[in-house]
Amino acid sequence: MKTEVKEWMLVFLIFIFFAGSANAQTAMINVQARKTTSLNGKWTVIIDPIGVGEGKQVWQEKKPQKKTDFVEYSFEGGPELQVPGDFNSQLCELTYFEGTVWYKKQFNYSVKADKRLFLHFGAVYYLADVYLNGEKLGSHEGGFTPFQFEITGKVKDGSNTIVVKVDNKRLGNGLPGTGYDWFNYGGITRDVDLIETNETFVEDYFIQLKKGSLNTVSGWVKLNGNKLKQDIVVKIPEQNLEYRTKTDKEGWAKLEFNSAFKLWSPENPKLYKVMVESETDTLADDIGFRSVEVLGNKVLLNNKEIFLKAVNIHEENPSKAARAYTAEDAGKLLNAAKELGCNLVRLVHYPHSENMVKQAERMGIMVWDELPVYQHIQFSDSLVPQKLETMLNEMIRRDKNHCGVAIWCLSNETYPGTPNRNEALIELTQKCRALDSTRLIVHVINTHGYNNNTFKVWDPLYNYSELIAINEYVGWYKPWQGKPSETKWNVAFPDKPVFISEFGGEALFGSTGGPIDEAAYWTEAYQEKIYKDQTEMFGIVPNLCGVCPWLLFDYRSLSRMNQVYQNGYNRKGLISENGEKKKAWYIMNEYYKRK
Ligand code: GCB
Repeated sequence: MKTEVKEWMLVFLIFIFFAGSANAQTAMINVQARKTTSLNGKWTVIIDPIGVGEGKQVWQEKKPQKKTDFVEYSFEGGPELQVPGDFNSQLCELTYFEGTVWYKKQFNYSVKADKRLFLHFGAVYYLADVYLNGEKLGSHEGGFTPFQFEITGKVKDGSNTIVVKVDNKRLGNGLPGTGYDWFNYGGITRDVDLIETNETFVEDYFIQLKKGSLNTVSGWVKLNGNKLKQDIVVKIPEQNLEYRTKTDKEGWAKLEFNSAFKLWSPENPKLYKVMVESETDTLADDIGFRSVEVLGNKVLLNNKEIFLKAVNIHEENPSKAARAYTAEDAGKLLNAAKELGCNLVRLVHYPHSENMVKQAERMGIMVWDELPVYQHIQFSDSLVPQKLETMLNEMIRRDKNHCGVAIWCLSNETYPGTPNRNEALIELTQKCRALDSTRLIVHVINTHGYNNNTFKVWDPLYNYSELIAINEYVGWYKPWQGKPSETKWNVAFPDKPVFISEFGGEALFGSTGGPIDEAAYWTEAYQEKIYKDQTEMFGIVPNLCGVCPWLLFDYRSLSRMNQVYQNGYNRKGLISENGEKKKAWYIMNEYYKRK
């Protein structure tokens, strides 16, 4: 082969590679306020456990053309899955499935000359390759945040077909990695929408109080399109406020205005109707205003000290044993948190759906949003830094206007000895602060020592965390080494607030056998004792600003293999998956009433 021909082919192959691996766009915000057509409902699927669909190019949807043709795949006649929804809980044969499922949906559209069209996914777990009418739009990695593709010019008048390859295989260099203590639900787990916009539209905005202020909003608006220089008006009718500004040639406008807001708080979760108007687009939102900060060793909400009465929650509907998604799912989890007496929910260990965040905010519950940076992340893998940054961007982009979100948690239980861990997480902290300096930024750590009834808290990553967030399971994984009320605390960061982000132990609801002081019987009485001891210890923890039991409901986790007591469930819930309150629930409820 001639050299020029070879070179040309190489260029072509590189082009094909990149064309086939285009990344999804970060999604526009506030989807609910836009002109959407839902693609939720039944999608037809092909289950591909051995990964042959790629070779067969199932997205082509080939049909036999002549009598001697046959095509060794078809969506027709295949099972259907509900979207949104995890696939594991929908078909028996997918219960423990980790691999590829191909999803297909047909939709009709009438092309309009002056409109743009986007295909928006609330979340797909974990890898998604998306095709429209046989052409690859691109890929997305990360199972808990939204993404989109612009399909203007690609969508046809009339019938169109979307095929999505969904793969929930755990990846060593994924976020999370291969090991975690919750269920690996795969699928198109959140809404899918077509979003129609004008040629130039309001893509994003940030409208929150300036750090440290109770009446100054400082933010920005960003337009997307070909008429980027426009007049912008932000209206808050209840405050008689109309703030006018202009976007620059890149489509950005800064905002800064004052108003005497009724501040959002757990007692009064006030939200204002806010309109963001450009010459070509208008979006309505419900936005609240509050300030949250750490001053010395205290957490302040609206300049007043607040004790964080929290609970850990996984995104699972306990009674359905399925990924939580709907408003009803969110209501079930959040009502239970409210009944326990909480003013904060720690949504572990990944960004939960926006339904959950918005509903918590409306109910006066602060939200702790967390990235899926859990335990054994391969920080020195060359692909991990980009994944960290993408997930951070996507989480903050979606949730930054929700004043209920008080905390960005960037990692949970990573280990200082892991190569590149400190560098990667310090950089992530800086990026987070650059995107949003108005919330607390936290890392959760469990590397403390506990010897001679003394906690030694030392991890250098705490220098980059506004709370000393500690997961400790004294009474469960480690026995008490003295009286809880005589515990000593040797904290290398004596000027920061301390938050006990996890504690607890397992109990099977109704288990009463064996002696009360033996863990082996998984009794409610043993778990109750842990809670009595822990709440006694909380009284002497220096700078304690809040606590967060692990956790609200028993939840599915295949790493929990005691066939009698666990049976695939982590039983540290204060409430069983069937809604039965365990004895420890009452101890925690009493503690929160006293605080
Ligand atoms: C932890 C993890 C949490 C686990 C919990 C447990 O430290 O952060 O995800 O599930 O312990 O039950 O052991």
